[in-house]
Amino acid sequence: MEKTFVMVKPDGVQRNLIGEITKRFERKGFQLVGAKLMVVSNELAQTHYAEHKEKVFFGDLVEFITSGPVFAMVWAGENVVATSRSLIGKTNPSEASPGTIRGDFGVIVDKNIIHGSDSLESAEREINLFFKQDEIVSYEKQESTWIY
Ligand code: DAT
Ligand code: MG
Repeated sequence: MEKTFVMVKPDGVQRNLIGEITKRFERKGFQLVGAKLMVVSNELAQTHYAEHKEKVFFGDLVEFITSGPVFAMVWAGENVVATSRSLIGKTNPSEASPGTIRGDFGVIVDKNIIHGSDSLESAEREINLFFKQDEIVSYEKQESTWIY
């Protein structure tokens, strides 16, 4: 089954949105297969956001993502990478539609609550960056027969 990496950023954790966000992925029908509260090191932040290292906001982005605990998750399901991006909404919360996580809870792009992998390749890369193999749990859920 396809997997994606999702992370509640430090602003989402501080604003008590872990439960709300997890609920949205659960009720959609996706399966949580990995999760942990952690502080992102400077090195991990730089690697995770390497594609943005030439951007003017890179320094602020690294500082922000390392500024407090994040809630890192791996979700599994059919088309979970693309569908998670839809649940999350556009990068800038001011453009994100109501009903999406960023549209409902964010105001500015610097503090946009949540990260989600943007492709299958990014998902694999980011899952391996944040999780060890034995931190991903494979298990059956009865309800999956009512989803698929
Ligand atoms: P996304 O998180 O939707 O994949 P991205 O990969 O383009 O967006 O950017 C990564 C993060 O960097 C984004 O979640 C917030 C921050 N960011 C992006 N564009 C920015 C900008 N113009 N100013 C400040 N921060 C920005
Ligand atoms: Mg991105």
